[in-house]
Amino acid sequence: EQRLQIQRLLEPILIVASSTGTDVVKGLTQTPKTLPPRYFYDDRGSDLFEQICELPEYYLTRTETKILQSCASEIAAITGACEIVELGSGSSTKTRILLDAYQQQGLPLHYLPIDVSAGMLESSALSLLADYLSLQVYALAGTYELALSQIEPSQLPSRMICFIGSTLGNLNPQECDVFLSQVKAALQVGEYFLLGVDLQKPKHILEAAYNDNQGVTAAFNLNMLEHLNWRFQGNFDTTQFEHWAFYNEVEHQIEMHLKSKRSQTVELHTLKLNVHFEPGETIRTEISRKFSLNSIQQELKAKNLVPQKVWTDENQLFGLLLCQL
Ligand code: AVI
Repeated sequence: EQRLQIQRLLEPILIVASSTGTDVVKGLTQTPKTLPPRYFYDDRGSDLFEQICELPEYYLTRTETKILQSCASEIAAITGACEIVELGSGSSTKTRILLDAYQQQGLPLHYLPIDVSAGMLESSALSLLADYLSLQVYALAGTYELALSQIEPSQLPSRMICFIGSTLGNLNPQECDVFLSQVKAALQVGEYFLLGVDLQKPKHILEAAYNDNQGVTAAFNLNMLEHLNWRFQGNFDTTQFEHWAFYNEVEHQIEMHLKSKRSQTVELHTLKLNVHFEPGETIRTEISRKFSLNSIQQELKAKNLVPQKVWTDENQLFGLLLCQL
């Protein structure tokens, strides 16, 4: 029986992820230099991110988990039978809270995880299949844009696209606008969008969350260079860069950078690219925007994704919004 469950998952995995590196060339040849955060998530990067989620300073994951635990049955009651699409599913740990709630209400379990890490998709879907005997998984390995444009209409009466974990914050306002349009396009009128966002709060709490004592976030940031070395035959020396993260209070965003320790030139062979760094020059690898509940609700409403319910924790650290098209 176990084997059959494994087969059911493995066959439908569709690898749509590909990277030609044009985004890397663009980011590294502009001033200031940037790299797209999706290059964090090779298999090692995905593992490091899982470790970040457990760190004492990184309040985001455990706070969102608590909120989900308290409102999952309410979410299931509102949506009824629906296909759960999860963008950036990672290890699907928080998904279990939702699946439990749907299962308890006797609703069918259809789950479509979407993630750039095929390895992570496989292992987490296999473990879900072992624990939820009526679960059907159809996993898509790829970018959100590609995957969202490829999913077919839901086979259940409704669909809920979940974008939890504050990943919306990693998009700049313009990307955010495009992304919300893509979400909307993948929904029928009456269907749902569940969104988790990190909220604005004092600088010291935010900066501690991105500069943990154990150095896991630093390793996660530097691993992007190893990933580029592997993918594009590069020669980044990770000992010659350092992790730098701070809260930009004007833009309400954490910025993560990799700072060059000296003057150096790096080659990415398959991209035919040589990049020069001055001492102290940085590559911005990520922004992580922090929202106010008011502003995010306005943004969603402007896209006809109308918040039906908003939940937060007792300290208003994190917000979860259930919207309906
Ligand atoms: C995935 N994303 C929501 C994380 C964040 O907090 O912006 C990525 C991360 N970067 C450093 N720590 C965690």
